Amino acid sequence: MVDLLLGLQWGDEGKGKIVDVLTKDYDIIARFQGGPNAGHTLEFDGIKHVLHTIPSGIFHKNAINIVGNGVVIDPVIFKKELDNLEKFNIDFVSKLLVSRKAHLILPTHRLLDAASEASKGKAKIGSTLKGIGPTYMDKTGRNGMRVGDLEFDNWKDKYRALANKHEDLLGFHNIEIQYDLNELEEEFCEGIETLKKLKFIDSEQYMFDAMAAGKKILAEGAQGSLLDIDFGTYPFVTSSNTTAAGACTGLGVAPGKIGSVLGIFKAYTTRVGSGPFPTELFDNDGETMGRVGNEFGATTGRPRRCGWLDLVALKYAVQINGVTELMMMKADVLSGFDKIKVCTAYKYKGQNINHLPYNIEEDNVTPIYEELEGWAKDLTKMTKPEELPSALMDYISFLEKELNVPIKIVSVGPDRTQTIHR
Ligand code: 2SA
Ligand code: MG
Repeated sequence: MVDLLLGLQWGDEGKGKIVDVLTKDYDIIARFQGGPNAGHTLEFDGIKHVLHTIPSGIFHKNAINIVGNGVVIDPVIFKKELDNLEKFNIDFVSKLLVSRKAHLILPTHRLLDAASEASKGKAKIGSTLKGIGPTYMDKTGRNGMRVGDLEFDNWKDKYRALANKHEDLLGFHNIEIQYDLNELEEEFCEGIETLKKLKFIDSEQYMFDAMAAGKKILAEGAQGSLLDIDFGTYPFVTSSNTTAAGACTGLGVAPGKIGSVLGIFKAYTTRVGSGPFPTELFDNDGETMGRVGNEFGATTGRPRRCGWLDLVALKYAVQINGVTELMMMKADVLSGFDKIKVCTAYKYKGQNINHLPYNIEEDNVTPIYEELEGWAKDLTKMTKPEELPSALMDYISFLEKELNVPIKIVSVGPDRTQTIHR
């Protein structure tokens, strides 16, 4: 069986931390979608690590980490990630395996991303500009370059043909983009050389064999359900399926082989980039969440927008993914608020609804809140559920009742050890 760990909001729920905490129970950690737009933050022994393409199980001695076919890889960023981990003496060749079917992000994909965003003006997606959209476009458009192509001598011809096509396309955007392709290609080729040192695998076959051998596998999602290309707040989404189904196509796992679906959410909500966010706050409360929660993009450093928990959206994510267990992150950030608000319905076309309508733009839905008591206690040193303040326990019970799924983990700080199991 393969368990899934998925973000239920707009990303940055704390997937990296939880995968790192759970890896001791798994043999294999596998990424199935997204690419270096992801920023998975892990903290232990006083050091903070940010991973982008590498699965978050990499710091555990015995776990195998797989970059699945559904992932898009930028060799330049991948090389930087590996270089940053050099001091940890990780045996990447045996611990980090890459699917031959994963697609490559070319330097020109990044340029196209920039041109596309610039051409949109105010309507821009707020992309991380890592080339994600254009790379998935080439994948579904059947033009892409895959990791497996690097095993053939003619890969540079393939590269050239695609890069030339991209340069033609750049002209269409009618946007002046300054770049030095020679320089970009030099670092791209260096990245490719590093990538080629790793073992390329047919990851679906590897997974079949691992499952037959009874290995425990955890699939690590990136971004969040509301950024899903089909079910998210389109067009303000990423270009992959971030929901449970994405793990099937992004790794080659049959639906019947999915075990637990672990859904992770923040005790409040954040979003980075553009797009609708009904519970967004523009007041002191939002500012406090951002400051105390250190809400800055782990990849781009952009400040994240903050707001109260949106239960309408969370319920939708629980349903789409078939979540079996919940994990509540960053409960510590809410310490000190007098009242905790939760959006339990939207006012939509004059009616109260509690499902997600087609369009959740600001002028279309107004959040309706329920208010719960806050708590003042600092949670960050707590280790047992009995220590949690009763107001927080009430908040947890309220959410469990509304969502009908148990909350199994409450995170009270960024460190591996600040994790309470219930
Ligand atoms: P893209 O880069 O083209 O896929 O962006 C499309 C939208 O998806 C959002 N997106 C993200 N949202 C939250 N976290 C992400 N990862 C980084 C992080 C983001 C960062 O961990 O903080 O550092 O800014 C992520 N990746 C993509 C993005 O904001 C667009 O709204
Ligand atoms: Mg993140």
